[in-house]
Amino acid sequence: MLEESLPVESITGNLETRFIGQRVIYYPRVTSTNELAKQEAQRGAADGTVVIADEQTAGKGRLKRVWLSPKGSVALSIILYPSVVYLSSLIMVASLAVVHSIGAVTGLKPQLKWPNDVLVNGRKVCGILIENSVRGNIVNYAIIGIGVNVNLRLSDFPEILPTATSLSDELGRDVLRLELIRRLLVEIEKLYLALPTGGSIYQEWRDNLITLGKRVHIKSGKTDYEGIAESVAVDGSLLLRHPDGSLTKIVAGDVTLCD
Ligand code: BT5
Repeated sequence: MLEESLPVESITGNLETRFIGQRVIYYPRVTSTNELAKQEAQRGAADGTVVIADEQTAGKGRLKRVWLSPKGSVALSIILYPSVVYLSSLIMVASLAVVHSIGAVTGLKPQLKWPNDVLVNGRKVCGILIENSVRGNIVNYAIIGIGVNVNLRLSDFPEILPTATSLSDELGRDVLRLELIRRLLVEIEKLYLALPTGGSIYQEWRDNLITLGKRVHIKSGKTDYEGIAESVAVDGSLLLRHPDGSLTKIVAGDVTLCD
C-alpha cells in the first residue's frame, strides 16, 4: 500500500492556503480526530488547525454511530471559529470541497446524499461530521470532521460492504492520500472564504444532491417520514412533500431512497 504515514511538512509545505492546514497535528493512530480537535480548540488552537490520523480506533459518525477508519483512510478534522451565521453552511463547504477534490485527483464524479454523505456510484465513500460549540450567538469553535475511504479493500469490511466503497475499489488502483488531503484543504478554504459573498455555494450544493426529486424514506429522531424530497433550504434543511400535499422541513435525519 502507498504512503504508510503522512509527515506534517509534506502536508503543510507550500500549501496554497492562508490559514487552513497551515498548522497540522498528525498522529499515526488516535481514538477520533474530532475529539482531539475539540481538545485543541478548547486550548485555543489557531484558526484552521488540522488534526489528522492514519487510523482511528473510535471514529465517530452522527448520533454516536461508528465510523470505520482503518489504515488507508483519510481521517481529518479542521478547527474553525466562524461567525454563527455561517454554521449551517459548513456542511455545504465540506461536502462540495470533497466532491471537487475527489474529482480533481481521481476523475471520479462523486454525488451528495443529504445531509452528509458523499457517494461514488451510489455508495458512500466519505462521511462528514460537523460538531459545534455555541453559547448564545457566540461560536466557541466548529469542527469539520471528514473521513474518506481512500485505499481500502471493502471486502475486508463486511459490515459496510453493502453500502460503502473506496476510491481504490472504484479505480482499481491506489490513490495518493497526500494529494487528496492537500487539495481538500485548499478547496475547503476557498469555499469557506467565499461564504460572505453568499449564494453560489448553496446552489452548487443543491445541484449536487442526488436526493432531490426522489421518493425518500427519512428517519429523523423518533419520526419516520415518506414523501418526495422536494428541495433544500439555504440553512441546509430538507423540504419533504407528503402524499397529501403538505410540506415538512427536516433539519437532520437519515435518508433512504425508495426508487
Ligand atoms: C458519518 O456519520 O458519515 C460521519 C462520519 C465522519 C467521520 C469523520 S473521520 C474524521 C472525524 N473524526 C471522527 O471521529 N469522525 C469524523 P453517519 O452519517 O452517522 O454514518 C455512519 C454510518 O456509516 C455507520 O453507521 C455505518 O453504517 C456507515 N459507515 C461506517 N464507517 C464507514 C466507512 N468507512 N465508509 C462508509 N460507511 C461507513
